[in-house]
Amino acid sequence: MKPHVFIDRTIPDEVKTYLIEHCTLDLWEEEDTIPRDQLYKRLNTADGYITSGRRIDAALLAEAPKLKGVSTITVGYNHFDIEAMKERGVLGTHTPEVLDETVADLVFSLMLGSARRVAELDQYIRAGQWKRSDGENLYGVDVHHAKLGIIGMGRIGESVARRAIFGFEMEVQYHNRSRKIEAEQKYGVTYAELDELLAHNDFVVMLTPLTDATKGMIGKRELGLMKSSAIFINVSRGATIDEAALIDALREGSIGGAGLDVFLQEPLPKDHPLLALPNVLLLPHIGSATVKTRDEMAMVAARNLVAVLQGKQPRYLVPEFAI
Ligand code: 8YV
Repeated sequence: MKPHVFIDRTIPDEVKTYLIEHCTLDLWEEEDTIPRDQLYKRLNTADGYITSGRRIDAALLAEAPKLKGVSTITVGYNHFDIEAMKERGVLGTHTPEVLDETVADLVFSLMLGSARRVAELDQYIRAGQWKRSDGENLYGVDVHHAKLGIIGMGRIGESVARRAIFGFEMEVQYHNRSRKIEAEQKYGVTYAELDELLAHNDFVVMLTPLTDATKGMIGKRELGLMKSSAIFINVSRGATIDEAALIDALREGSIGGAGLDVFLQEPLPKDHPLLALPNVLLLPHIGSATVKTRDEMAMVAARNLVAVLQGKQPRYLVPEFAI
């Protein structure tokens, strides 16, 4: 008998076709996130689950007695309670690599968009405020030849560094758990301690995964080290920074601006204080969101899960599950 798989979001037809060859499928294709009671009901008979961010914890696992694998269509897997999953013998897989270049493009969208105030000035025109040809009130800051600090030098960090160095002739520092000697030699990036990186650079890009070690890594003290003209970009997870401290820094002008793709609470509530700040560019967590990349991620996730359900080694098992 084919294993049974529940998927809590829409997936491309090609991925459905692939999955149907190997599994029976149950799909949630509504626009709204599946409510918890309905999710638990659907997981009751599932051997596998494909999601892109649902928290997998002991409470959920208790409702999914047959579950063998959870495949997330994301590279980040901070929504996996690894201990709870291990205890139940449920494996987790994710989708690294395939999204690296796409997320790096988004980092640059945020850098360029914040530096040249793209969204703000679009609003300025639409509001009928463009009354004379030019004025200092429209000026921004340069990205080319500026200094860039990357916190979290994984594959996406390297893709960002390559764009910065070869495309924009920027000077690039990075901070990471471990030195990346190969990247240093290949691209000419230099390692810096966190405080030095924060104080030195015009743009600081946060790319670390969210773990116990990186939670709240950038707080009031760290923001206080940045130049008053510097722009802070977060494309990791909202919880890697102290959002309240960032809002204070933006309000007080102790940093120049921010470009954010991730937040503590997503979707961002309508009355969120960030919405009232002109010096922040906001995006709705779309780091990997191009049609091509998302389609490829869904296929990678499907292949990962089928491998788990067939007792084979999946291409992208979350490292914590490796024996
Ligand atoms: C998001 C991401 O998944 O893969 C990740 O970890 O953060 C992104 O690809 C996506 O943008 C929305 O969930």
